[in-house]
Amino acid sequence: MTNTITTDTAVSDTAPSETAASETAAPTPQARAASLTRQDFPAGFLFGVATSSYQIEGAAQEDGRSPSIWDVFCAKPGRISDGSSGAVACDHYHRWEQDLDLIAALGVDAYRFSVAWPRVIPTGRGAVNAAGLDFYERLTDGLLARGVQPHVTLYHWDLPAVLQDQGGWTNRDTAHAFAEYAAAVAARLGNRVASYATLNEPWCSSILSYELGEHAPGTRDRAAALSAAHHLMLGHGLALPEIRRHAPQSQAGIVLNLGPQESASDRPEDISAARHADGRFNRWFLDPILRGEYPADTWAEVGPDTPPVQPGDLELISAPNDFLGVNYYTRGVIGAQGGVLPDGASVTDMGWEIHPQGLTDLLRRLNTDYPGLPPIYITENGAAFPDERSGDRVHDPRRTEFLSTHLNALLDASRAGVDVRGYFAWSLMDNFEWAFGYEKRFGLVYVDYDTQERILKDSALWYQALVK
Ligand code: IFM
Repeated sequence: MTNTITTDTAVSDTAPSETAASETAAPTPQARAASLTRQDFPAGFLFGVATSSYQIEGAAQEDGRSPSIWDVFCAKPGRISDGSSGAVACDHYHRWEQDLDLIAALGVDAYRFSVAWPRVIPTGRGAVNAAGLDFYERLTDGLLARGVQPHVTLYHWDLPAVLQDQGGWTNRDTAHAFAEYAAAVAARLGNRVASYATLNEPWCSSILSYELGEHAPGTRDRAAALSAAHHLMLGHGLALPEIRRHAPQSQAGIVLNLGPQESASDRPEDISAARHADGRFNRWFLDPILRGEYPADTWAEVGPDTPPVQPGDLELISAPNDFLGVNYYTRGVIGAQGGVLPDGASVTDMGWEIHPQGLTDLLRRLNTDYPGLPPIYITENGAAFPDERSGDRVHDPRRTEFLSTHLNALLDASRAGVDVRGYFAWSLMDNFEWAFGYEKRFGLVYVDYDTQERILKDSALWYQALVK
C-alpha cells in the first residue's frame, strides 16, 4: 500500500492553491476547492466514503456464498465490456483489515458498505449462513475500533441467483425474502450500525436491469421492470420494521439515484418529454416512498404495464424513514427525441455531464415538493476518469474539482434550508463498475489490479485534508 498515511500534501501538481483566482474574478472552482473546510458544513456533518459488496469483495465462492445474479450475468458473453466479473475484484474479502486502515487513514467519519445477500442466506430464503454474517461483523467492529461509523446497505444488486430462478424481483415473494434477510443482518449487527439503507438505487435494479437489459438479470420487458420496482419498494417497506425491531437505535432509510430532468428547450414537446423522464426516473420512486402514491401522470402513461399493487402495499412502502439517501451524478437534459448533451458540456469518463448545480436544484426541489422530507445524506457522488499511475502518485485534478464543486453545491442547498447531514464520496477505491468491468475508475484510491496495491490519488489526499 502506498501513500496511505501521507498528509504532507493535499493537492495535486495542478492544485487549487497554485491556481488561485485573480483579485477581480469570481473564485475559480480550484480556488473554492482549496478554501473548503469542514467548518463550512453544519455541525455534526458526516464525511464518508462508499463501496458495495460485489464491486470490491471478490471471494465469490468462499465461506458458503452462493452465486448472485451478477455472477450469472457476467458469465454471459458480451454483457460486461471487458469480459470481467467481480470474482476477485479488489479482493477486499481478504484485505479488509488493510482497507479499514486505509479508511481510517483518510480520516473520514463514516464508511458505507453493502452486505451480500448470497453470503448471508445462500439459498435466498431459509437458513442463515453464520460465516457470511461473521465477515460483516468483523467489518463493523473493525470500523468501530478505528473510530469510523458503519453505514450498511442491505441490497446493492447482488440478489441470490436462486431467487432469480423463481422470477427475481418480479416475484412478490422476493420482497418477503428480502425482509427476512434484512432481519437476519439487523439481528446480528444490531445497533452497532449507524444506519441501515434497505435498497440502493431501485431504479437501477428494476428499470436498468429488467427493462433496459444493461444490468443483471438483463431482460428487456417493461412490465417486468415495473413489477420489479414495485416489489423492491415493497421489500423496503417490509424490511423497515424488521430493522427497527432488531436495531432500534440505528437509523433506517433508503437510497435513491435522482437527478433533475430538464427540458432541452421551451418547445412544448421537449417540456412534456422532460416531465415524462422525471416521472420515470425520479417520481416513480419518490412518490410511493414519500407520499404513498404513484405519480398519476406517469401511471397513466405506462398503460397495461402498471405494477401489481395490492391493498396495503403503499401504506407499507410509505412508512416514515429516518433518512433519505440521495445518489447524485448528473442531470438529464431531455428533448422529444431523448436525452441530449448540452453544447460545451464537460463529461466524465462515463459520458455523464458534470453539472454540480443539478445537486443544488435537486435538493431544493425535494425540500419543496415533499413536505416532511426526512434528513438527507448524499450517499454517493463521484466521477470516473481515466486515471494513470505516475510512480507512486496518481494525479486526478478533475476528480478533486468534481468533488469540491459538488460539495459547494451541497452547501448552497444547505444554506437555502435543506437538511443535508452527510456526504459519501463514491468510491473509496477503484472497483468493478458493473457492465463496464474494470474500465472505469471511480476511486479516491487507485487499485492496481495486477498486484492489488492501493495508492491514494491526489483527490484522496485533498479529501483527507478537507475532513481533517
Ligand atoms: O458504481 C455505481 C454504484 O454501484 C451505484 N451508483 C452509481 C455508481 C457509478 O456508476
